[in-house]
Amino acid sequence: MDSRFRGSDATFESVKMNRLFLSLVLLSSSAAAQDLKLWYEKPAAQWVEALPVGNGRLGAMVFGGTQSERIQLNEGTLWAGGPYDPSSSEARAALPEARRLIFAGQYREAHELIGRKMMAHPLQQMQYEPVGDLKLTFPGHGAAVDYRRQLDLDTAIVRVSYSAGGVKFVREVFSSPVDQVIVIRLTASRPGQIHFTAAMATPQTATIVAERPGSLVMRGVNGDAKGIKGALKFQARVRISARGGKTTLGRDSVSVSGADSALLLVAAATSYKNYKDVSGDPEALAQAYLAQAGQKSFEALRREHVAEHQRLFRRVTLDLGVTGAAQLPTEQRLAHFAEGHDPQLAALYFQFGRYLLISSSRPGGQPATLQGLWNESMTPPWDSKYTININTEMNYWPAEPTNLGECTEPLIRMVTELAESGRRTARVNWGAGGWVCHHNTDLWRATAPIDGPTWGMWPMGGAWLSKQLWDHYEYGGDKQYLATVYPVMKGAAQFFLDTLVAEPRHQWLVTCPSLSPENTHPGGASVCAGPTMDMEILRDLFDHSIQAAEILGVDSDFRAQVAAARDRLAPFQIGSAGQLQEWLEDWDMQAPEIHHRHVSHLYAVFPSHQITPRTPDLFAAARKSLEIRGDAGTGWSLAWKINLWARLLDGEHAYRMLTLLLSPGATLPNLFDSCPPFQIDGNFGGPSGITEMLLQSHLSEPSTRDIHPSSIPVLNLLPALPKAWPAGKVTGLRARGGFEVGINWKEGTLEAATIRSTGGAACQVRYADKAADLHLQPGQTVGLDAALKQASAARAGVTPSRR
Ligand code: FUC
Repeated sequence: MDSRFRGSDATFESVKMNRLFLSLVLLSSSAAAQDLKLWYEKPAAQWVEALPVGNGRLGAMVFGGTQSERIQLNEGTLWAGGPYDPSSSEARAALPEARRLIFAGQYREAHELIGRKMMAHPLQQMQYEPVGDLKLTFPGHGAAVDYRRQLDLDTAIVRVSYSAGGVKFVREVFSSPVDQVIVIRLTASRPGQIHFTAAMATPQTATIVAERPGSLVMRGVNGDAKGIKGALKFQARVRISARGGKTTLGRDSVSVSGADSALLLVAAATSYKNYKDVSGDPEALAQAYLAQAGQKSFEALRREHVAEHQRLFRRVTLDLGVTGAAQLPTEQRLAHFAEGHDPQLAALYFQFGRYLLISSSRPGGQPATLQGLWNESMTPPWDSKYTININTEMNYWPAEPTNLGECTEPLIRMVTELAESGRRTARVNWGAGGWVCHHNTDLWRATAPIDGPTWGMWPMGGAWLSKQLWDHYEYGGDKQYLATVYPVMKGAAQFFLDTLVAEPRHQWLVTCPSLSPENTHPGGASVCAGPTMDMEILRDLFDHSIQAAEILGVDSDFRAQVAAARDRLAPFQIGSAGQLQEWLEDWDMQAPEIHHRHVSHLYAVFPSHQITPRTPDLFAAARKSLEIRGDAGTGWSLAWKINLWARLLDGEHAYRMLTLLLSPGATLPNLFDSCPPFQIDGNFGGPSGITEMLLQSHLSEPSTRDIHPSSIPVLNLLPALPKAWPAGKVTGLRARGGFEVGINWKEGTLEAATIRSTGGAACQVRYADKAADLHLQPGQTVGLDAALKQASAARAGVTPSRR
């Protein structure tokens, strides 16, 4: 029996479904009434206790001291060095010999040759640098009581409050994306009680002076690095306006005494215009930001900041239940999360990740680095740049599914620029067309292999980043956008058409030289031919390029060439331990680091979906590989494994990985992820994993109707729900194909769901072994209530094993 529901153009159909109870429900846009605050009873004693604010360009870490406040400042374009070209003409000449050695199994010799001839000049890239600190001293506030320091994720405001000498003081700090300034407001419960001195400090080469009527001005230049001259000028300005009292200027400080309140506006800018042009005027920019913001009242600055933040932040709510543990200060909750009594901490962590992405990656700015926007050091770990053999990609995993598609703009723009700078590296280093980027890049869009052969000889970074371009299209469905990024995807694919070589044994097409990120194989080196991850990335790149060209109706010859190459890529192989092989050879069990942090060959499970329950042998082999690798890992490695276990439909194991990530070893007191040391990728990979536990949309099914396109996305509800979250509610998650999804569950079972079309016309909704097709008008919301729970699993072709 074919039962069918129609209601204001929505149809929901499922074969042999007994009864359907459908109601049209509007998705609520308001945030769940829950406490989304990180809070502490003491000032930050170290940087990783301070709380981050950011508007995608201007970042600050707020320490919240009573007698002495430190607000550490960053500007997204203040990096070391200047425009440079690291390509190396010697590399191309060495390429045939490097390949010969690798195919002859002489890996150490290949490693040595590559190290000598094929690496970038300089061997390392430029680092992200801090602006410096704003320091506020409050005489007599040493003996403060009733202290509280908090970051409210819903308003994006840090608030510090305490009492000293019988007066209550409140400090609020935010970085406004509307007015492009950091706003600091100081108030007291009694008039005339605000006394402080403001000064600045910096590790940069800079001058700091006080200017009339009440400003601090830092003028500086960025650092040289690795033989590349610093080419940037920068400026930071603080304008201090007090209500009442007296403002006096020192040489390099401003003091306020006896005021009722004070407002400090911080502007900063550099001369960076783009990766080739550093002719900007930081003084004019900083002055202009201050002039605009200075016309507004604190209330207006705050209101507009909060509204713009909430426009993005409130799109998604997540309620996993609240217990008494939520009353504790944040670092105490972290210490006890593994005990299982604090589901709200997981929700807080999820929303903290969304907060960090909104704060570190807004249209017009730079992409989130290894440390997002926040770095205090002139020589940060791994230069706080873009490591693109996992870390930068992970930063953007939650962007589309947690409804922050706009936040990918800086990344997409960076990839578009890499497609220009990487053209030169493709030609000079590899003698190839198209473009290439190896395992790292920086502000100057450097693309050549760095650090040494073990890490750098990996030509896949640009290809992996190109996946994000396609993902943005898959979620948003914007063909005009696709037309703008298609040339980038095409150029990435072209490079491999020109550089893939046939390996001698099977004539499979492989990358060479390359490596499985940072993992040494039993041949005593990491360099090799055709590691599994490369083949997986290329299958995606080639498929997406072909699909994009088809959608745009262009390049039929090129499509055919790409399809022919795709068919000849080395296939997946299952090794002697039943594992998915990481390399062309069955080396996995002999590799020196069997528990290596990278799980590169499992790219096919997540973020890609080449291995799913529809490929049962490979699915089992991937699971075996993950078991062999073990649970331990760096922060980002734990986060990757949450996503992998969710895709393997094992909610308990995914949750176990989350408890390892949300523990003091992998998460710092301010909830920053720790590699160690602090590295932000886990803060994004973790929330992505939580999303994958609640909703997956990577599969598709042929449509039962004559529609275009003929396959429809499968929205799998609660595919990896752990026992630790028996009841909950999520709203506003996005699914591929143009849908927003809300889900309620109780006693571990689906209660209700809402599907809203944001452009998608048809999808299949699944829950456990039940499935039903939906047809929607754009903008329409359909509530499924109990329908899916009651549906039998009889849609043609649906079996539990194909979930
Ligand atoms: C990769 C990882 C390291 C670290 C670095 C920034 O090289 O293997 O663990 O995350 O990136």
